[in-house]
Amino acid sequence: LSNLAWADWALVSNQSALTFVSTKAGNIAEVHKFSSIKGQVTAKGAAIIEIDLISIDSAIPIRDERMQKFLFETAKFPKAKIVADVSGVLKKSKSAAYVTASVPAQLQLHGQEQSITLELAVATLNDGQIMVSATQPTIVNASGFDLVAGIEKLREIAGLPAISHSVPVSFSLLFAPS
Ligand code: OTP
Repeated sequence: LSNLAWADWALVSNQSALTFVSTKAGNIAEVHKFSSIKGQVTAKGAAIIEIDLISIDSAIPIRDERMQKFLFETAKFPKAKIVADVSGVLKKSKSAAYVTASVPAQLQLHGQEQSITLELAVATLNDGQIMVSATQPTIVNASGFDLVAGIEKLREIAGLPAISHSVPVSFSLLFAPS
C-alpha cells in the first residue's frame, strides 16, 4: 500500500474493459466494447482515460463501420476522454485495500462535454496495481452528446422501429505503477 505514496499509474489496456449496452426494437439488448483505451493517473490524483472510438467492437463489422461513420463520426471526433480528480479516493486507498467512492468526472464525446458521476470500487493489489471498477453503470444519454441524429440514422439503415437513446456504460480497469 505504501506504493500509493509515490506512484503514477498507467492503464493496462489488455486487462481492462469498457462496454455499453444498446437496446433495439424495445427488447433486444446487445453488449458492445471498445478494444483500445489508454489512461493514466498521477500520484496527485489527476486521472485521464482516452477511448479510441474507431476501436468500437459491436461483434458485427458492418455495424462497427456504420457506428464509426454515422454515430461517433470518428473522422472528426476520433476520441472520447474522461477526466477526473481522484485524489480523494487515492487518499482513502492508503488506509484500506478496498474502498468505494462517488467521483465527479468530465466526459468529452462527439465534440460535447458533460459532467458525469462515476460510482467506483477501487482495490489496491499487493504489487501496487490498482483495480478500478464501476459499482453501477453510468447512463449516457445520446441527446447530451449530439448523438441522437446518428442513432436515428443507424435505426433507419437497419429498418428498426426503435433504438434506445439511453445507454448504460460499464468498466473494469487495471492500472499498474509506471
Ligand atoms: O438490422 P439489425 O437489427 O441487424 O441492425 P443492427 O443491430 O446491425 O444495427 C442497429 C444499430 C445498433 C443497435 C447500434 C446502436 C448504437 C447505440 C445505441 C450506441 C450509442 C452509444 C452511446 C450513446 C455512448 C457510447 C459510450 C461511450 C463512448 C463511453 C462513455 C464513457 C463513460 C460513460 C465513462 C466511462 C468511465 C471510465 C472509462 C472510467 C473512468 C475512470 C477513472 C476516471 C479513473 C479512476 C482511477 C482511479 C485510480 C480511482
